[in-house]
Amino acid sequence: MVASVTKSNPARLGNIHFSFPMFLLKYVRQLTCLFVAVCILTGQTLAEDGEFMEEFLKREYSLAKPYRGLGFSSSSQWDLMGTTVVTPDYVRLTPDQQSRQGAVWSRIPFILRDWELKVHFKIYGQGKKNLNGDGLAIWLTRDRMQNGPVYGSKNHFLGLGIFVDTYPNADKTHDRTFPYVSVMLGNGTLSYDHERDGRPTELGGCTAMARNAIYDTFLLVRYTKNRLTLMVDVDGKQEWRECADITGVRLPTGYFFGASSATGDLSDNHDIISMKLYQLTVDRTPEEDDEEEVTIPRVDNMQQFHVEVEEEGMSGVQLFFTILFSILGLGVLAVVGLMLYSRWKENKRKRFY
Ligand SMILES: *[C@@H]1O[C@H](CO)[C@@H](O)[C@H](O)[C@H]1NC(C)=O
Ligand SMILES: [Ca+2]
Repeated sequence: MVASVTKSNPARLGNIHFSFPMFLLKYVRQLTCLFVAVCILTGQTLAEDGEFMEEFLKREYSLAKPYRGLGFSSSSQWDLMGTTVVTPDYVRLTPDQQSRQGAVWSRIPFILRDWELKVHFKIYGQGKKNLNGDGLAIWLTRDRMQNGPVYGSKNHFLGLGIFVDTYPNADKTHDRTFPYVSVMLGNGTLSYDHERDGRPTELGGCTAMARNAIYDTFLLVRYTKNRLTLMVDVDGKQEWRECADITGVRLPTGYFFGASSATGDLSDNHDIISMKLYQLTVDRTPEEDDEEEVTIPRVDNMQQFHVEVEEEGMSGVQLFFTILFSILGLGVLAVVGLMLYSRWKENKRKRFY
């Protein structure tokens, strides 16, 4: 956003006729306003972490309006797949109809080390809540243009997958509200488990009421110094809410950005309005600079993400005894506590009188 504001700046300057001082004055005022706005905007980004110096929109990795020739012209930087259609206002991965799959993939291998991807998307449809599906995925993966069961793209992928899951497949306990946004890092052998909404491989995530929303819905992926942050903006507040923050994430370069979606028995319109990639300028120490590059994505200290294994529910008898012994245990503790307390009180009295 910041970068595009700055960009339109020189164009405006070009139209100014400097011969009239009055015009000049007007433009100076406008420019001052613009400058202040830019300062405020950049100030916010800077304030967040205090280490980014600048961000630049990289058009070759971005998908934004107008989508002229998108997916068709030879100069297009994106390919379309499946049911994807391009209209003047959005790129529709699937319509609100059953059993559709669509995707859009960047053609250019991605080589930047520090970046931020802002995705403007829209998911809506006729289905009642939780009678819609299945969601969409944003990718940065080694392979591109491959159909599959993970939101219309291949499983056992290598790279990053961000999922906006709109249907609770495994949500028997209702401990999670959908839509749910989550992050997974695929290493080629890890499998996304649809029946469990990807929980076994999830590195982080959050609920985001992004379906049939009256506001514009965005997500932001930031990757800098091996730290991956995911943020969402779905409630019209125009501010980012943190969704996941994972350190020690190692991603190879040369991967491709993409977005995909699939519907099954349940459906929705899944639209991408834009995917804007910003390069971040980050200070690095020399050690950080010659860090060796990985060939397979991984997360350092994987143990921090314990796979949740759902326990079998306790039988009635087990539950009865568990509760009984808990109560007995608490009773004993209380008695012992009281005894200790009265003894302590007595000692105290002896000491003072
Ligand atoms: C991928 O990660 C899993 C879990 O951490 C691990 O068991 C497996 O060996 C890894 N595969 C590769 C190819 O590194
Ligand atoms: Ca699901």
